[in-house]
Amino acid sequence: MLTIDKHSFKKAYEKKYLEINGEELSTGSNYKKYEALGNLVRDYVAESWMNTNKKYNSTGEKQVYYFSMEFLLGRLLGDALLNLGIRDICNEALKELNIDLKDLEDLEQDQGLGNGGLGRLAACFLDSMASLNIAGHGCGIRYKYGFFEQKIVNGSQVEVPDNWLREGNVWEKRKNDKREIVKFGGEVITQNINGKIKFLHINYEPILAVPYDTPIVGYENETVNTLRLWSAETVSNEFDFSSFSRGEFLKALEYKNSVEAISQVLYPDDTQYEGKMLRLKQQYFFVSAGVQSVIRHFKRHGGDILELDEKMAIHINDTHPTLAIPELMRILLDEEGLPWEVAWRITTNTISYTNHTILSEALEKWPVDMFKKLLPRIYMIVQEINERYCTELWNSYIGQWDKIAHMAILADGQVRMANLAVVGSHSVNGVAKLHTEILKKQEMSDLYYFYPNKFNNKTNGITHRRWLIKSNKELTYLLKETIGDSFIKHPTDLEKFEIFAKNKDVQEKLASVKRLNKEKLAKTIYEMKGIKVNPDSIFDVQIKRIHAYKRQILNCLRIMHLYNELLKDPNKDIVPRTFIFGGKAAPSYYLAKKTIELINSIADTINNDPRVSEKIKVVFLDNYRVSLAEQIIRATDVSEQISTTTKEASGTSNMKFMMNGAITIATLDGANIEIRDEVSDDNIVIFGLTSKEVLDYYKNGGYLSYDIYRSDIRIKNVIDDLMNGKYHYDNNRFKAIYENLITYNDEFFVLKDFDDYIRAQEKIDYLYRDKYKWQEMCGINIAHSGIFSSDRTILEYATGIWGTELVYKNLK
Ligand code: 26Q
Repeated sequence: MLTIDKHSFKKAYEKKYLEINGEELSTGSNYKKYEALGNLVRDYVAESWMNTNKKYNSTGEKQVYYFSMEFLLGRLLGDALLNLGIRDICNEALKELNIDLKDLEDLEQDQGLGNGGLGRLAACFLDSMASLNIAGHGCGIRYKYGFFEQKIVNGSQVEVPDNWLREGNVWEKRKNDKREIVKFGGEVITQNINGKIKFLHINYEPILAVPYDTPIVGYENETVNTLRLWSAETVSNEFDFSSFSRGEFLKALEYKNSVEAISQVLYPDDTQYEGKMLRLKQQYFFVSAGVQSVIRHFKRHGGDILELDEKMAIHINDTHPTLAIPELMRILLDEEGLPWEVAWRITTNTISYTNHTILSEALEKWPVDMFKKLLPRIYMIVQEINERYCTELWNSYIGQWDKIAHMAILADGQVRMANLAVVGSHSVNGVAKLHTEILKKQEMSDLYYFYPNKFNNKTNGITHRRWLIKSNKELTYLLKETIGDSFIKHPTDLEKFEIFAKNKDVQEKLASVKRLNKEKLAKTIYEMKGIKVNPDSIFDVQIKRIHAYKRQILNCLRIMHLYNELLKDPNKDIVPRTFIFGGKAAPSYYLAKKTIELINSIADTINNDPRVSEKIKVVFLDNYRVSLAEQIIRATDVSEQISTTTKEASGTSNMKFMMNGAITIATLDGANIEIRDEVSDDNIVIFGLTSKEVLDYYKNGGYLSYDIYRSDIRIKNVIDDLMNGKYHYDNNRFKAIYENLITYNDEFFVLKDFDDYIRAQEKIDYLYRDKYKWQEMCGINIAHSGIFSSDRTILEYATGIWGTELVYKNLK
């Protein structure tokens, strides 16, 4: 922990400001003040960063490298201040300078290099590894443009490039001396050198990979790990002036752009997988640079290549970095000259893989022609891996060609990344109990029966430092006041709060914390949307990517139904509710974009109808992102986790909400099941089909949405309302949604679950009326949320997969 007093901090800050800006603090803009503060904090981090690296190099402790195409970090200033233990001092020092820390924090651009859950999980894991003194680092791509910025224009999503680096990034450090070359295209020739066959990659196109390092500060433990993001550049940065004189300048410029395109933009997650060349380039680019750099580092510090798997672990976040397997093989075979069997043992022992999705249409497959052309040597290695593996399969499954074809890595002219990931790693994990069971028994059952020992579960988690301590100061204060502060280092100590959940005085306090957070959010909503919402209404929230399986449409239909009920009976006795939505649709995902339009049309209609304005309001918050999530979650009463059972691998916002004292309304999907097991049925509201029922429908059919439409008048009415101009003058605006539900038989069982969902929402209404009982439930949720800290998850990865020593120094 950094020891500095308010006075010295103030002096250091003024000095830093002057140094950077050459002017006095009082005259400067808030942005300059933010920048100076960021620089100062980075200086404070620098020494521990150096010491941590020195320690890792001298002790030779096992290093974990978390390879991910996405890291959704959000803002870093508040995080760094908290983890350095200087947040209060900084706050007070700035106050004396008439600066509000919050104003500066709000100026930081979110680092939004991720789509959603998978990217945010990677960020939470980095925080937990550093805070648990685990030598764990991130490896990814420094996208020039992060996930697009969402604007809502006339109710529709418009995508704007996220130029997050425009004003610079105080946290990153470019490392010119750590550059690597990544080779694309060309051919492979064989040479016989002293009777040994060597493979030579020739005529390739070299691309320069330049790393930018960001410090990952552990919580009050002086550990600072590294997130290394790679940027693509041409090998020679100088223009070839002879080409200029030959009039080929434009060509050279074009070439430069095509190289830089590799790290230009993050691909949005889509419903339908498409094998795009640029994405394959991105994957090999960062994986090759990453693997080369960790091996170079390992050898420079005297590592013996034969012990690589004892000294480092590479974890791949979904199949996106699977090329780490053949790339590591390439280095061990071609550069280190190891025999295949030895290289394979080291590779499989080094690599472990997490699966995050069971939507089979999302599985990555690359056309062989594209793959071979772009990565000729890697393709040869994949072929060899496939051949040896299929030989094993032949021996075990004699004559079962269909099964073998299904399990193969290369088949139907495609490279199947999930199969490669399972074959080339020693551990395969799902992200919640149900998800892992479905992987084992359904999605990957053949692979599971062939490699039963590789499969395991690691239920996701979230860092309670960002999602409770940093983002909900009032609740954190109340918790400290009642149960002390041991939960900060031992989040399961939140259990101590359970006995206070019954205490009326604590319940009052819990209610007023929530009320305060709701007032703040109401203010933000007013500023963003001009909508006045009532902080005494139930804040009912669904924030996540817009996707058919997450069923924002189910949420819409019940709001439409409630509106109908209120129109029928304006005196209907309900607790006023504010329905809040947020989330981005993939740019090419038509139905998701229509869903956003529907939410906005419902909002327009309802918010402008004076007959219901005291009772319900609907808000769609634009540009959902980490920093906005922090404001919304602490102010939420009801957490909507309503995916079609079996489809949501885990979910992580469900954990954030419960930790902030929201009540979950949920299907028994993903980690919702484990949340229910923790808090019991009395403290969560469950509805909908079970996984068994859903799987049975998918297997045997038997569901007809039209029958439900015909037989349930409430449903018929809201479905008809999609098409009768009630929500938009263009009757066809929501036709795609109508057709999805009726014509195409409602793949995600929205109509099937409607009735039970309404019942569950009525139960929420009933429960909320008993203010004390409600707060007791909230308190129980908080008390049981510690198990969902990513510290628990990371300890399970460390002991169960990576085999990293645990240094308990910080853990008392
Ligand atoms: C693939 C190909 C081309 C372009 C993009 C993609 C792509 C990108 C991102 C595919 C998938 C993703 C992200 C998936 C994801 O976020 N999955 C979520 O992971 C969370 C963390 O484990 C889970 O909690 C969620 O349930 C799961 O949906």
